Amino acid sequence: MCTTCGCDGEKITLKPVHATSPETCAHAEQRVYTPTTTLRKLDVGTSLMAANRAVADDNRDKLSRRNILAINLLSSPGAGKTSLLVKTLTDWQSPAPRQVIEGDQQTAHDAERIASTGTPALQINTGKGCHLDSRMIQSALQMQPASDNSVLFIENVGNLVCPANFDLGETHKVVILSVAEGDDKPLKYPDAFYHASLMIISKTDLLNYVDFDVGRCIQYARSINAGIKIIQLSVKDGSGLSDWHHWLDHQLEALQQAESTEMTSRDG
Ligand SMILES: Nc1nc2c(ncn2[C@@H]2O[C@H](COP(=O)(O)OP(=O)(O)OP(=O)(O)O)[C@@H](O)[C@H]2O)c(=O)[nH]1
Ligand SMILES: [Mg+2]
Repeated sequence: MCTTCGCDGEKITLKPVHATSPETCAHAEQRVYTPTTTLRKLDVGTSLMAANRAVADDNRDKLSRRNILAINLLSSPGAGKTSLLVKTLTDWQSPAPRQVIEGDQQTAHDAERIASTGTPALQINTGKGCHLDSRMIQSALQMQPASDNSVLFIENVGNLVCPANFDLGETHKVVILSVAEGDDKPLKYPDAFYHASLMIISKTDLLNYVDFDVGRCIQYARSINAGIKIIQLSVKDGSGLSDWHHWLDHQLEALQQAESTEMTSRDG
């Protein structure tokens, strides 16, 4: 049993999914937040997280040396991660090649949705596991290598708790919260919001039908992570998608700038 979250990580399978795959679907109070992970079995927990971090650092090093922007999407089940990815892969005007790693306990449904856009997709099934870890990403990248100067989207297992604490070596974590889930989630599940560079408030087309106070949600999120960027969008009506595209463009530019600065310092 995983000491952090209760999953055991057994029976993990990785499967590249192609568009032409013969397989088909079967189918406020304000407060200061300090991130803490309370582990009773301290030795085991420490080594588990340390081992994950070591591989994550290696992933990050390899990705950044090849100028690959890696975005790790976290959310509860059904907040709209795959829908946003599918829309992004078809609508985002960027010359950068993309590929996707999908994490779910079971099925290849999401990788099949991604592959239908013509984008390389690899499905990781975690079995009883409730999060991706850095070793899974390392294996996935060996099976489906990413090209230089590209964007790697990683859709984590739908879960707002455990994925937050497992560094994959990504450039940024992005947390998605749909308006149907309630505006207090940043306070109830703070780790995901603390570690994310960006919070996406999704399904804004439903705002008239649910009690979701956007201002309060933003206030809660900033009480956990003062620097978090926020984008509101709807895949259904298209509002806010250009903000998301601009954010991605900006991250690619930042990566390229960091690379050229490093090259200059190496050469000089
Ligand atoms: N109204 C509305 N529905 C949406 C929007 N985005 C996604 N959905 C719906 O929300 C449901 C879940 O969407 P997914 O994209 O599968 O969510 P997910 O986060 O990938 O789900 P898991 O991978 O199972 O965690 C689907 O029925 C989508 O059609 C949106 O912007 N507005
Ligand atoms: Mg999904």
